[in-house]
Amino acid sequence: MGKIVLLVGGVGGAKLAYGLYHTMPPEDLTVIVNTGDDFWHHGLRICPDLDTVMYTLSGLVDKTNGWGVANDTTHALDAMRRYNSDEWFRLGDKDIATHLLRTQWWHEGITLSEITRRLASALGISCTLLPMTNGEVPTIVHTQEYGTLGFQEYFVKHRWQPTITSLEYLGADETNPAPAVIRAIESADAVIIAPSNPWLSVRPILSLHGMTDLLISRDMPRIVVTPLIQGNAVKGPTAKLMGELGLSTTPTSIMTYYGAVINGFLGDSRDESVTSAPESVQIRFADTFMDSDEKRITLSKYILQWLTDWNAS
Ligand code: FO1
Repeated sequence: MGKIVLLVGGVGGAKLAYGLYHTMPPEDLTVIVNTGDDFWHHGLRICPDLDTVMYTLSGLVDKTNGWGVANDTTHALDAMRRYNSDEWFRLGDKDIATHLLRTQWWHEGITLSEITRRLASALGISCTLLPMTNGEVPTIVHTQEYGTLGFQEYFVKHRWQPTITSLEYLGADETNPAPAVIRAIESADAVIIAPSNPWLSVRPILSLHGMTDLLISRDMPRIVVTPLIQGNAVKGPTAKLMGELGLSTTPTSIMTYYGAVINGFLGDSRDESVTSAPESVQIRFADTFMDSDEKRITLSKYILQWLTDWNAS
C-alpha cells in the first residue's frame, strides 16, 4: 500500500493507530499526533495524546480509561493531596516517569520530536510517532460558564460540561509543523484522519502554518474516518460540541467541516442510508466501532484494501 500518514488525537485515534500498526509494515506508518492538549502541570511537560498513542502501541495502556499506564498507582498524587493540593489531573506514578524525562530533555533543548522518538523507541515502537509541532500551540476553550479555560481544565477538571462559545489554537498559524511531519506528508501515499474529535483533536493539527495547503496539494487519498455513529461520538464531547457550534450531528457536517482537506469519507454502516457525499468525495461504509483489538484490525484492513482499490482505479 505504500506510506501511510495517520493524523490522530487521543483515545479514539490511538485505537485506529493500533489497528494499522498491527496490519501493515510499521516502518511504512507515521502517526502525527495533536499536541494542542499539552500543558505544563507541576512544572512537568504533559503531552496526553502523544502518551496515549505511545502507551497504546506499546501495549502499556490502561485499557479501561484508554489513557495512562495499566495497573499504575497514584502514590505521588496522594502524597501531594496530604498538603491539601487540589489534584484534579490524575497522574499515575509510572506515567510521571515519562513526564519527568520528557521535561528534563525539554529543558536541555531537545526537540519534542526527538524526545518522542527516544521514548517511543525505548518502548519498542517501530512505526514513526511524531508530535504535530515542536512548538507550543495550546488549545484554548472559551466557555459560557467559566470564561477562558485551558484545554485540560475544560476536559478533565470540568469534565467537558461547560458550553463552548469558541475555540482558539494559540499561535498555530505562526507555528510550523515539525520538519519530520512535513517530510512525512510530502512522501505519503495516503493520509488518514482518525475518528478523533474534528474540533478538539484534528483542527489543532490542520491549523498549523501551511498544513492545510500542504495536505490539499498532495494528490493522494485523504480519508477521514467518521467520528460519529448514529449522531453520537463513541467517547467524548464531539456531538455536544457540534450542538454548541450550531451544527447538526451528521456525516454531512463532518465532510463540510473538513472541506477540501479530504477526498474520501469512511462512514459507519449504521449511517449508510442517511449519508451522501459531494462528487469530490469518495465514500464507503464499514463498522467503525472499535471496541476490541480484533475490530481495530478489521477496520484497518478494510481501509488498507480501500486504498489499494483507490490506487488501482
Ligand atoms: N483524562 C481524564 O478524564 N482525567 C484525568 O485525570 C486524566 C489524566 C491524564 C493523565 C495523563 C494522560 O496522558 C492523559 C490523561 N487524561 C485524563 C486523558 C486526557 O486528558 C485526554 O484523553 C486528552 O487530552 C483528550 O484527547
